[in-house]
Amino acid sequence: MKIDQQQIQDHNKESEQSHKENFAPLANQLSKKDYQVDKLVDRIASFQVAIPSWALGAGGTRFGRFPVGGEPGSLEEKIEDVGLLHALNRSSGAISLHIPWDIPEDSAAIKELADSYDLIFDAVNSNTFQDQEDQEYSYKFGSLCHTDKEVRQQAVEHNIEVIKHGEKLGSKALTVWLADGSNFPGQQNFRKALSRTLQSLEEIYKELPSDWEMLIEYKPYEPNFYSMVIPDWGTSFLLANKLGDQAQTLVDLGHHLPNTNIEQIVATLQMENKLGGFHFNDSKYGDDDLTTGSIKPFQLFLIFNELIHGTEDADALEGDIAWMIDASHNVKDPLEDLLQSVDAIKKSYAKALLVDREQLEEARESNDPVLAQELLQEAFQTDVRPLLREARIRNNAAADPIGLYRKLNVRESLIDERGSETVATGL
Ligand code: RM4
Ligand code: MN
Ligand code: MN
Repeated sequence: MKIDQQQIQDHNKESEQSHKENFAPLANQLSKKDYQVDKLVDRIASFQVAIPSWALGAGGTRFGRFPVGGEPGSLEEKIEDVGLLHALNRSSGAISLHIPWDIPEDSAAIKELADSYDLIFDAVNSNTFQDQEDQEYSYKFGSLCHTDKEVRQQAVEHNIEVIKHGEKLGSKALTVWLADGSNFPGQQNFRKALSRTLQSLEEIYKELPSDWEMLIEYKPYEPNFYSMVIPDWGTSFLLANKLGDQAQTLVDLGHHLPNTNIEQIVATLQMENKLGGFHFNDSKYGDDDLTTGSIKPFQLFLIFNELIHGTEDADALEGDIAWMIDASHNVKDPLEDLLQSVDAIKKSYAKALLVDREQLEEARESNDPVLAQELLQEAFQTDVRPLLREARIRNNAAADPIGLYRKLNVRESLIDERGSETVATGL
């Protein structure tokens, strides 16, 4: 299914008047405060967030999985789905692939297909947390950290193969997330596990094209519940530092213990030039992969506040960091959930662009926490939805992406086309 421009224009016409009535007073109010409204709208419009190929179907828990119907059964269909999202919001112009869930048989054809939807390929992800059918050695006791050289070698080779796939598609980064760790005290030698991991990463790093980055994720627990080899940003940072300039840390918002100050981690990594990318999602307890911004929107705003604060030029920020979603959809239509996620990310970005930085710095330097809080709240409480809508309209996206998605019965059409039994590879 493809959404055409006429459908979008017709939809936008319907709410044209009411949008104008909402946008004009906000634009007016912001101009009076010396904001360049056009520049703000342009920045919001150009901000793109990559969609994970592994989250286009229904996720599940270890207890059950409830299919949504019409799930993409092939990489081509996944690209079609991301194409639908991008047509609706013009903000999801990239796709992040997981290998071997999404091995392109014919890379040139896949690239061409993506191009026809105006999509590029973001970071490629390796997978050494599952055993594949044709695989010689098991990852039951780890991959890059494994006690056996052969297992480590197999995992290294897999990562190199992922880079090769990515190169053919125009990706510029490899994301490494390791499930490696242990479930019981005493099971693993921490020092050996970490140094073996470093050695394996060095092998992979050697094969990294010069214009690529290696993004290293961390996670405090799950699937291992006693220790993870890369449990936190400090360990990822340490590895990235030892590896070299092309290695960076990737912050997955769901990979922290409850109440961790993620915005501070972001500030430190950015200061050290080691912040490579994000996996956006949210979490309530210690869970991974809820819809970003659904639980802690203030945290998301504070993260963007740090990001903008830490860069000389907000325009450069966009290209400096890999922005990706990493989520699982157990009860929502995944495409609707992804539209909500992109919207939440852009809202936080827009709000952070509104923070009066000069005044905030003055308040900090003069130790005025009350004023600092007022300034943050002033931006955070601003209803930026008309700015986002304006950005979409100017970009020829749908004024209301979810509204149009539902009006066009996209899910029903996908079920008609693909059936209700297809299961997408992924989470
Ligand atoms: C992990 C991690 C990785 C993702 C897998 C599917 O928890 O977040 O980024 O590739 O899940
Ligand atoms: Mn992740
Ligand atoms: Mn995760």
